[in-house]
Amino acid sequence: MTCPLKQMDTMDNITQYLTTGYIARDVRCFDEVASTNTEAKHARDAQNGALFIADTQTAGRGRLGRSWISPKGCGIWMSLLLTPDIAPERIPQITLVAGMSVCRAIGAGAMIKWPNDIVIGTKKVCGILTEYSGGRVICGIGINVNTRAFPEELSHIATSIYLQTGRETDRAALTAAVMNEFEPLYDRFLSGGFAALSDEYKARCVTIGREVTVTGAGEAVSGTATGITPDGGLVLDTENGQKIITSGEASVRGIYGYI
Ligand code: BTX
Repeated sequence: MTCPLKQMDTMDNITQYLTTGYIARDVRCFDEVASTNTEAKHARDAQNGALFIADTQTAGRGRLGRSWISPKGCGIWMSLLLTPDIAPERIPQITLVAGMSVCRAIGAGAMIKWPNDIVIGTKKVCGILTEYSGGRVICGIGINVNTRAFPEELSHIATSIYLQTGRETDRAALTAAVMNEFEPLYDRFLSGGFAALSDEYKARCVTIGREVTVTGAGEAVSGTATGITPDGGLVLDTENGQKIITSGEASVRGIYGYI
């Protein structure tokens, strides 16, 4: 996996692009960490809105114990520390808010694959892992920015902004753009609930209108995705009627080579 930019677009420049009040006003940059989520979790002195960024992660994490490859200098590997005063069942919705922010900031036709992937075309450009620990929420966001090539085993799933647009992106500017989008969306979410954002989420959701199979705790459920509920669930029309899916792995026909 190669990335010619290396450190040229240094992350130290983020602050100059920020328009936020409290999000990412404390930015902590690292050359290399195991996982920025772990780094954020252990930083007991950090406050609401602190952002942890690494140039590379040696043990980047996805969901369900999966790994997230985070090559040096190619992407944005970052974790936002949040201390919302909300009911625990609303915490997973922060993933959806983060996804909307990334989608808006990337542009380039980026869409959300419910619940936590951002895709361009049929491939994944970003993944989001939200964790809850000791009363603090850690929202980890990984964006493939200037990656030129992926390992063979990921080539049917993964893409980067560079591969999709043919243009290099300044990672500091894009990081700030995500944060600038996140703050007002997150404030609306805190005051009005996810319902205040669900229409826009639905409009940006590539899953809607497609055939989906969801696997998770119970039996697999298949159907056509028709909507997003006010609390971020996926509405599926199945042969046994309408079902609301609130968690699980959604395979979407036409995405990541699923036919
Ligand atoms: P996920 O479980 O939905 O996706 C993980 C799966 O995605 C892997 O099993 C692999 O198939 C594929 N994958 C791995 N690396 C990449 C990549 N770079 N691009 C595209 N596909 C990939 C998604 O989990 C959540 C990922 C969050 C990553 C951020 S980075 C900053 C923070 N720190 C940390 O350790 N994780 C988060």
